[in-house]
Amino acid sequence: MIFERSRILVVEDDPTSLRMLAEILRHEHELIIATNCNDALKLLAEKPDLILLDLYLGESKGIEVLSRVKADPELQDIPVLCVTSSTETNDIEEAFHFGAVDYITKPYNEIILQSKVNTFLDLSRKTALLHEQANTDALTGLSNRRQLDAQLPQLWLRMADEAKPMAAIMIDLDDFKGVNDYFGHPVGDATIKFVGSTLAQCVDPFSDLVFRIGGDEFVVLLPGVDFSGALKLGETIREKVEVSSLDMLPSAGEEGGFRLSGIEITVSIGIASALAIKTVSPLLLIEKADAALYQAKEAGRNTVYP
Ligand code: GH3
Ligand code: MG
Ligand code: MG
Repeated sequence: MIFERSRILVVEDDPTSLRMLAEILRHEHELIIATNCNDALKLLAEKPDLILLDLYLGESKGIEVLSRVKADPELQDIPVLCVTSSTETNDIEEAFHFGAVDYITKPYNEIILQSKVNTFLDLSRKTALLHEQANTDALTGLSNRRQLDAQLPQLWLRMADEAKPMAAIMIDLDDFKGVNDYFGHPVGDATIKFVGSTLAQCVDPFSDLVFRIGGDEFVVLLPGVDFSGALKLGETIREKVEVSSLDMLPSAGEEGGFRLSGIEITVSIGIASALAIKTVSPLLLIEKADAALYQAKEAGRNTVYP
């Protein structure tokens, strides 16, 4: 199996062991070296793909580094392989208890070391890929409904801590069944992709989040944005979809080469905003935006409804 070059944080204070380790691993991997606990804790900021951790680091214990990794949501998925001499079963048990994935004994056996390192790197890459796929809408590449469910409460709590408002914009294509029926499903797909990329262009990529939550429905979450800000963005989105749909759909052009000149795509939009409060469910925000979207449809479509 071919492995791409990964970044491994090696935490080891014994120069001889370090040299041996480096000799075995440096050809396939990029090594970040720490010879004490403090340096290791600082180097965690580099977000290595795997950590090889000697449990004996002079005065300090390697277990400190391990527990720090496992306590940090940003780092806890990094596999930690502990290094020890073969007789210290208590320490191995403790390392497993704190979340190590496996251990390696000194002196190093080249095959065992390489196999364990590569196995856990491969497993961690596959887990990350699965996680990403589970949270991404395959057609648009946007985050999906599952991701909305996960991020909404987190964002809401963060805004509540900062005593800030949060807005939600709900978007649904107008008469989209007609596009599918008249032009066919591939053109319908290209239309959904077009609306998804138009939304991504309209929002602030550093703070706002765009989701495709189902068929022809999208949600934009705007942390820190009040009602008037959301209304303004809603109108920008509505207008941009209407105007740019008259040009060729870029994604359709790339894949199928067809032009949709002459088809006017429009969206209806519901807006809601509220001051984030911990004791109030953020689902109310989504429900309000959904109710407003329903009103926008009732009002004749191609409309932003507050
Ligand atoms: P309205 O203005 O009331 O929203 O009318 P509409 O025709 O857009 O109705 P609705 O939003 O209920 O229809 C959504 C349609 O989207 C139904 C389904 O056939 C179509 N659809 C859902 N997912 C996909 C997809 O991935 N690709 C394509 N091409 N069509 C899809
Ligand atoms: Mg629709
Ligand atoms: Mg719909």
